[in-house]
Amino acid sequence: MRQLSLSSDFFSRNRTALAEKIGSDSLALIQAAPHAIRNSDNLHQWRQDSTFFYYTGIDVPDCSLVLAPSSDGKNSELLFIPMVDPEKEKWGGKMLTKEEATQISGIKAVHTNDSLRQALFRVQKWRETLYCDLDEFYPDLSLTPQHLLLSDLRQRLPGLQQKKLSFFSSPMRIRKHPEEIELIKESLGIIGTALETVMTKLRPGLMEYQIEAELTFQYLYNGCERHGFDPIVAGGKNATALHYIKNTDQLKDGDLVLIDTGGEYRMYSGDITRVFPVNGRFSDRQKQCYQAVLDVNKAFIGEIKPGSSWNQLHELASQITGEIYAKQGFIDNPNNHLTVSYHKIGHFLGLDIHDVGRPDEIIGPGTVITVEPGLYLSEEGIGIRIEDNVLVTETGCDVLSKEIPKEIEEIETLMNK
Ligand SMILES: [Mn+2]
Repeated sequence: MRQLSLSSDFFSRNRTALAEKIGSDSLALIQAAPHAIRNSDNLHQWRQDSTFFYYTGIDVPDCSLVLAPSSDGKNSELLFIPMVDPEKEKWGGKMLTKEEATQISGIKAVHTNDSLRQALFRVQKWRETLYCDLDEFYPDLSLTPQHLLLSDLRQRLPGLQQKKLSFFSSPMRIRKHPEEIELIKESLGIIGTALETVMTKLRPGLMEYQIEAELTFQYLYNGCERHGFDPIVAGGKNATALHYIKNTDQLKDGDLVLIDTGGEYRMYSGDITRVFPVNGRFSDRQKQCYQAVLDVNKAFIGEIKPGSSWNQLHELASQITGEIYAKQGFIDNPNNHLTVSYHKIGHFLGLDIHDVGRPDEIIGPGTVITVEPGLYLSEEGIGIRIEDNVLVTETGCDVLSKEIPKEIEEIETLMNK
């Protein structure tokens, strides 16, 4: 099995570029993801914060990075990690040492996290702004130790403004380096293997969760750390609910099954949707619907090149979708495409599945996006989405998921081998 990973150079370069952007009047505080309680003394499976990983490569909770740029180019990079505790190691295994942290991240100054506050007080002198980021999607949820630290700093250092780091970090993360593309490709290779196995095993009577179990097996067995997101395995009408993740129903003869899934490999996951006929053969009506979605998928991919924003691409996608769906009679007017295809054509993809990036930002080479047109006819129990992952290049684009079968004939052949 291949073992790819990002080198400390990758993380060092990212920090140097960030330091240059924020300048010597500012400092940045980037923290590891907090734990989330599942129930009682059980925690949810933990995953590192994507931005913290991007600048450190450290895959451990309770860590912080402080970046204090200097006008003479001698930037301070301070990493704070949990103190190695032999008592804790008896339960949880070996803890990260300072030497290992340096090796992974390239940061020479590694301290234990009890000295974070004092270090912040020290390095903020002569600086105006602290750049920091907290999750913006669920501001209503419980406050974490990170919120409390930032609010403590606001009270103690009222002259130090707190501003959003994402203003600088997102434009960096949105342009993938070649080694990041390699990891996404590795993930897509494993997703392809998983979906091909599913195709050969699929038959009426199986439960949706049995397909999910196969995906889980294939991901872990082939070196992924986990799923990239909760997989959707939706038979028949279930596929018309966009984020159906219960996966509890039985797959029926004559139905389609929609599978939207990703396996995360070294923090990067592809995001692929495929639709298969449960019994191995598409009906004529299913073929007509499937081919229409595939036509939108391909027509849109044919138009991708650098220089447009997502907003502009969504508009283009609406036109293509409206025309093709009206021609096939799914809608009577091309402008009504939203009645049968109610989500956008795709999203940015990277360390986060719905990756950072603004809808009005001009997309340049190195950006990876998903292309996932859908068609949802709930009265007929038909839900179809065909999702590929596409790298924008200097001249056009490269379909990173091109090896994963999507043609009707390919699918039927593989399912009836
Ligand atoms: Mn997607």
